[in-house]
Amino acid sequence: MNAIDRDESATPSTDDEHEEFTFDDLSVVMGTYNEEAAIGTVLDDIDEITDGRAEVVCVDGSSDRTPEIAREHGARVIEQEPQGYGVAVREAILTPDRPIVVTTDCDDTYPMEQLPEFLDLINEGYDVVSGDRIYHGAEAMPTFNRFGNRAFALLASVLMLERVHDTTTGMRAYRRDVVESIEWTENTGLSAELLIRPLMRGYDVREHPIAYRERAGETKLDPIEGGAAIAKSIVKVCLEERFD
Ligand SMILES: Nc1nc2c(ncn2[C@@H]2O[C@H](COP(=O)(O)OP(=O)(O)OP(=O)(O)O)[C@@H](O)[C@H]2O)c(=O)[nH]1
Ligand SMILES: [Mg+2]
Repeated sequence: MNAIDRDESATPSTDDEHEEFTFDDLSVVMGTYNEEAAIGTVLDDIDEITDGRAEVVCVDGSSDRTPEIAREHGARVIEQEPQGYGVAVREAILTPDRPIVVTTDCDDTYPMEQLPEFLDLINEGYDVVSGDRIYHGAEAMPTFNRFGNRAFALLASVLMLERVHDTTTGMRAYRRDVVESIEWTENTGLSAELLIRPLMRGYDVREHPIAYRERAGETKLDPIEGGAAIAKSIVKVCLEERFD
């Protein structure tokens, strides 16, 4: 098995004409579903780190004050009936016009302070930069989830014949043409699909270690039902990419 690009020696070649992206080229997008406890902090962090230059898109299915708080913070809010993680996040990644799209969860688990590192890696020539929560141990993650996430990564690695460490992370940066050139089919398993399809199609994908914090507010994912759906998506997507 090959290791996924993870260090400087594996930097993809960039041409000299390569454009340098800034925060003005960045959209940070997320599904939001009753995230009143976290949304203010998440949007404040993005604003502070990017000097208010990144665009924020929330695809919202909440029945609480989440969308009002998002609008007060200057985010663009798209209302959508709650239909699951992937339905919301697919809409969120396909909405912006800016060249770089970053996904996050709206639960204060992901380190917005590492956004500059994601942008730098895209500027180095990567098509997808995937936040790897496992590298630093993810101690804030519930034990069952940590075990499950390691198992998903192992399953995907075996099926792809390429080692990946975190297939279910919610924080990634993508060049917009990557998200637009692939047809996305999964719902709960969309996060894994968003890593697997680009990787198996030969895009330059890099895992980048990130810190991970304890969640603010209630989880929206049932660990057993959600876990089964994710495992099924990983097998389906890997087989489709290999044989279709
Ligand atoms: N609009 C919308 N957003 C959703 C839906 N389901 C989940 N989300 C959002 O998608 C993100 C991921 O959901 P989480 O509950 O954090 O799922 P998770 O990260 O697997 O679980 P935790 O480890 O508990 O955080 C959060 O920002 C949710 O608010 C939905 O049906 N509609
Ligand atoms: Mg989450």
